[in-house]
Amino acid sequence: MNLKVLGGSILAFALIGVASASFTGALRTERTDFGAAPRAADAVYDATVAPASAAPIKEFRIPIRDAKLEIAGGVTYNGWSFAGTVPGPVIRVREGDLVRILLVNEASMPHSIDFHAARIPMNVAFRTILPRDSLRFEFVARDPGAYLVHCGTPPVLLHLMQGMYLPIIVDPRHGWPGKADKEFIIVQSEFYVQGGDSALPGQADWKQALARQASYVVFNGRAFQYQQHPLEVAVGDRVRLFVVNAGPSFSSDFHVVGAVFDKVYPDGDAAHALAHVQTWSIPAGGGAVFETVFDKDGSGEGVYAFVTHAFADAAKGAVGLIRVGAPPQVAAMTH
Ligand SMILES: [Cu+2]
Repeated sequence: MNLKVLGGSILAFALIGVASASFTGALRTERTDFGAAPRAADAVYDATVAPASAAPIKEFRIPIRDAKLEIAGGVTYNGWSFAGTVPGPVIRVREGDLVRILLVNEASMPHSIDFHAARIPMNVAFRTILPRDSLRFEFVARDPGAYLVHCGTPPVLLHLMQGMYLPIIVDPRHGWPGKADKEFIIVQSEFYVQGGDSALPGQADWKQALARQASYVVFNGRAFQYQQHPLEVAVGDRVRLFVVNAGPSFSSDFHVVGAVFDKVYPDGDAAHALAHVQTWSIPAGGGAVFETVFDKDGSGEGVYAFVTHAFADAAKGAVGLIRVGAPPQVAAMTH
């Protein structure tokens, strides 16, 4: 595929698979259409992340869609989304990659997209587009880290609490220092809801949002989903967690019960790791990269909770489990 195709039609994207790489001499472009094989909105959000490809040009078609979500057990919500899920799909690129975005508004309201990983004029790339409109822009991912991407259409608070966010990981040019055996993405966010626990889906509660009285605080879009479906790692694994806080309004005081972070990369700067960290706070609109090892001499086989240590928020859903190895039972959990 050559560069001419990049200026082609939306249809060209639709005909291509979910992700495909093509080669023209030294030029390599990977194209991903997040609309081609959407994840089910009611499934457990898959927190595992695959490595970024070597393609130096990465294109993403991102459809904006209204979505009926399940934000807690038995609680549905009429949300807005990127590609049908909340959070939207993970984008992963490498420092120095050229990132090309095709945003397509398939929803019923005006929306936009704001990449925190991009250095770009907001009036050009982040402008609001009408239903059935589309927008193309590109940027070079110059700054490694774990970043928030979100709709920036006013009122931003409403578009965020409706579910319009996704994470982008920018790997350092030469990779993260040291190898990880497992990598996961965790996006914290809040929902402010009227109803939702009856037959009718819940709706946004603007007054509660302004008062910062969240109904649910969640990891990857649903309260407590990783209590029922823990993240699974093996004994001895070094685990890297990319944690992004979509807010809209709360910090995430990220902590793993029973573990200490060997490294925390605040905002993902690989050159400046903190060592031996118990809890690290991620502001709304921020991200950080965490590493810990579940080795047999320390945090070995067993069950570990990941939480925001602001426990009023954890009690509203921001708790998940990491299962290391095959512990005999999960009983008498205290978190
Ligand atoms: Cu929006």
